[in-house]
Amino acid sequence: MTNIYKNIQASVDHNDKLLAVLVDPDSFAIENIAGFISKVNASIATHIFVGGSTVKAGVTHSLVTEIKKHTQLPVVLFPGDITQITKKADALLFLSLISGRNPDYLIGKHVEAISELRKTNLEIIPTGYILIENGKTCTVQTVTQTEPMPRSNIQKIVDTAKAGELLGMKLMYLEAGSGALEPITKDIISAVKKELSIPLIVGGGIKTKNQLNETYNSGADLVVIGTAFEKDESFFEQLKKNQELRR
Ligand code: 1GP
Repeated sequence: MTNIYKNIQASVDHNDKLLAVLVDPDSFAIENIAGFISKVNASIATHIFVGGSTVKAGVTHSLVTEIKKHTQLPVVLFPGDITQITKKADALLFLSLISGRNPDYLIGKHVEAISELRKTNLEIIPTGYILIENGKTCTVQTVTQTEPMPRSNIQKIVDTAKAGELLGMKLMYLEAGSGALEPITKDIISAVKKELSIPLIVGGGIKTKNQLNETYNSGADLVVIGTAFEKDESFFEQLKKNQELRR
């Protein structure tokens, strides 16, 4: 079995940038998955993340089963809830929402998840999850009943990320929220990257190749894009394999 975390670390060591396409089970009909995944396969994407904030029980399982039929890429659960755990995926980001102070999302749901996780062989990757304000209320904020961190207080964001690393988290995820008006700023990404020795994931509101490049150049190791592909699959054309990505 491949070790997804080790592969991420190896890519970071080689400065190879990673791209995860986020599939939100709420937004995809199963019959459209084959066509969508064939575009993912032809693109520079290195991972498929599956998850959402408001997914009905059982849907993730069927969706991941279908995705796995059409790709060799690692499928990583990015769960909004325990009902999104399925053994059909390869790995799971065990997310702790360290920007917030809601105990359910810091440790509570994790304890509840263990009886489900025991039934799987998923690679579990402890991940610090930091929600940063983007000008409008996002679903994560509503569902978790937590406040995002203000983007102006960069030091607090950096300190939060560092505390997560020192607690043993293996990945750090800076999240602007799905469909964010603006992605996380360069200044925040580069300040966090400077302090961390674990791989850095950035997502939320990235809609263009320029924004993607800017996010990489600021220090993101893995970028997550969902909405832009959902809204316009022709975006994959700009991100085809074997094209020069970076300016
Ligand atoms: C959301 O970071 C991801 O959790 C992706 O956001 O849908 O805005 O690309 P977008």
